[in-house]
This record gives sequence, C-alpha cells and structure tokens, in this order.
Amino acid sequence: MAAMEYPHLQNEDTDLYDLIEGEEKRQREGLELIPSENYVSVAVREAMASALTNKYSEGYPGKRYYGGQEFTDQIELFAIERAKKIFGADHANVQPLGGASANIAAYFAWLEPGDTILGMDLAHGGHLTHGSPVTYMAKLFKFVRYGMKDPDTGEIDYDEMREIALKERPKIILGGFSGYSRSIDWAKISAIAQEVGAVAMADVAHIAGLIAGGAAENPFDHGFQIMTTTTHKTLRGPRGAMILSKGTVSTPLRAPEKTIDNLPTLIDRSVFPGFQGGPHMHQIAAKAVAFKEALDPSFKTYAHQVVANAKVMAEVFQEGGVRLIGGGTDNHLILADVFGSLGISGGEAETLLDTAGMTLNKNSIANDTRKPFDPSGIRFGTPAMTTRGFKEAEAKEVATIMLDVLKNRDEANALKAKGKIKELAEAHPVPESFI
Ligand code: DSN
Repeated sequence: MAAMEYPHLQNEDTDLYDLIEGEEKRQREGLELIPSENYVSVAVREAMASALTNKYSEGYPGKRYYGGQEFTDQIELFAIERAKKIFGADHANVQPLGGASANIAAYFAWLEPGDTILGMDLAHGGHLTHGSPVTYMAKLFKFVRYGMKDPDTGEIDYDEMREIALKERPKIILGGFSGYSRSIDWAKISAIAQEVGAVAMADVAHIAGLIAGGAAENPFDHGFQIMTTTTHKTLRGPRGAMILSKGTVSTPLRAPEKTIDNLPTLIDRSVFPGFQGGPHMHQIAAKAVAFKEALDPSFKTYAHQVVANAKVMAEVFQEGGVRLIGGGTDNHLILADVFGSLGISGGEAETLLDTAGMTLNKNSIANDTRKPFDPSGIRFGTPAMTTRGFKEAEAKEVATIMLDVLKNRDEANALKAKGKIKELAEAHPVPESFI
C-alpha cells in the first residue's frame, strides 16, 4: 500500500498522526485475511479525502434540498450508472452509509412493521441484520430462518426453506451471508419467493466483487428483485453500501403503491427521507471511482484469482486435518472448525495468528458448543491478499504457515512466522492503482 503523506495532520495533531501512521504500517507489513476487508486504490482514497466531505446534498440528483449541487449531482449520477452497469440493475441507490443501513432501508421499502422475513440463520452464516434478536430490526419485523442441511457439505436446506415459506408467508425471502463459503442456488430461492408471493432479496455484501468479476452468479439473473451490498469487501471500494433493484424509476410526489414495479422509487424514498439524512458525497465519489475500477477487464482476473486462492488455502487446511464448515469453499472465504480439529479455540487462534502478523476473525460455527466471544471457528479469506498480487503458490505458503502456527501453539514459533509473513508482504506491496 502506497504510504500517503499527511503533513498537515502531523503538524496539527501528532497523537492522531502517530496512530494513523501505525495503522498504515500494520496494513503494509501484516497480512490481511479478514474476508470482509480489502485495500482500495489511491484514487479511491483521494476521492474519500476530497472537499466533498464539506457538502450537504439531501435528496437525489436534480431534486435536492440545498443549493450548490452542480458537481455532486453529476458525481452521484456517475456512481448510479456505473453500479447499474456492473450488476445489470434497473436502479441503484448509492446513498446507504453501510450494510446495516442498506438492509433496514430495503426492508422498510417493502414491509410494514410486524411483517415476516425469511432469512439465513446467523449460526449457519447469516448476518446480524438478517434478524438477530439483538438488532432493532428484530423488534420491528418477524424473522424466521432457514439453514444448512449438513454443515459438512454446506448445502442449504431448500426443502425446509420452502416449507417455512409456505407456512409463514414471508413478504421477503432473503438470500446472502457473512459466514458461508459455498455457492447459493439463487434460482431455487427465487422460485420459492415467487410461489409464496414474496420479494426475493439478496444481501451480496461478501460476494459483490465476485459477481462483478463474473466469479459468482448474479441473483438478478435468477429473478431476484432487490440486492443490497456493501462496497468495501470483495468489491474493493470505500466503506459504504448501496441498494440495487429491478423495476421502474419515477419521482412521484406521494409515496407510490407497494408494487414490485415501484421498488426503485420505494427504495429511494425509504433511504431518504425515510431513514437517512444527507448522503456522504465524498463516499459516493469514492464509490464511483471504485465502480470504474470494477468495470475494468482486470477486475475479472482479480475476482477469479480471489476464488482460486481461497480454494488452495482450503485444501491445505483440509489436508492438514482441519474440518471446514461447508466442506470447502466456492468463494473468497473459509470457515474452519479449529477447536474441533486442533483443540484451539477461535479466540486463541485469532490472537496467535495476530502475533504471527496475520489478521483474521474468530467465528461461531453451526451447532457451536462454545460461546460467541470465544467460539470454535476462525473465518479467513483472500480478497486483500489477492489485491497484493498473491497467487496460488503464495496462498499455499500462507495457509501452511497458518497451520504450523496453529498446530505448534507457541509464541516464539508465531513470532518466527511473523518474519516470513512480513517478507511475503513486503515482496507484494499493494499496487497504487488497479487500472
Ligand atoms: N462485519 C462484516 C463481516 O465481517 O462480514 C459484515 O457486516
């Protein structure tokens, strides 16, 4: 990662300057294995740091509540058009500040409080915003859940999904995950949604970049009507999110009827004024830059390499006797039962690998017997290392080092591994630009 200069910050606030420099060094010298993190280009960082952070732009292009929008309108239109092109959407709302905001706004676009959503069980790979009881969403909507038929194959129980859908009549069926490593049969989910008259919504936050690069199926090709995604994971943009939809875009004076065709307009009204205030225009500009990068042919190569690297790492772990949830991976992430296989808890593994210069996260696994704060699993992935230019050989080397650290469980050994990881990282600096 290119070292950026911060002369004004250094002059004005040395405390913050030192901490930011520390984080930059950590990202440069260590290996980022958290599957939801990545490195953005310097162009994306420049857009994030631009004067757009000063601007208020409530509303949408051509229909704002503040003056001075001659540049912001064009910036947002670039982001919208590029997002639509990447994902084959009829509409894109690029204003959501994060994945949770995007999901809440999408739910409210279509549902009334008390309505039912059928989503993936958190313990089987679903996300907090798919109905975890600790979220506000769970207080407003009724969530019912489907899961995997067998955690060792990862196959989703589509028969169970259909049975629950027929019984509960959800208004949204939600596909998507934050801790699931296999492909999803979007066509099956879409058919079930159609059968029960539900909207099919996909939360593709984790795999948006794989879809953009043609390394994963696009739910819109299988009849889905809404897709939410963050923009910073495999998609390699700034932190933030968006909502993509199928339907007709209009700007009615009053809230339109809740019909499938009106989804884009319902979503726009739900994001603003329904849920958010002023959009963060610097973030939207950075999204537009990242979307241009994702439209470049080189992004296809990147997305396929992410998956190839993950498959190699999964194989090393399996050959080393570690049970993987889902029995392998089809995407960018791996969920390993390190407690069951190696007798080391997820928390201990996370700390030990941190000592060895590799950052990942502890993660609950299906039917976990341990508590979420120190569960049985670890989750790791390849988006960031692939951005650095790692290919199968380096992915294999990293997985082998990881296994050695986990099997030896010795701090001195972990520190020795840190040296090797630093060498690997330094030999593969993050490129300044991708196109
Ligand atoms: N926190 C993200 C992840 O790591 O998967 C999801 O919100």
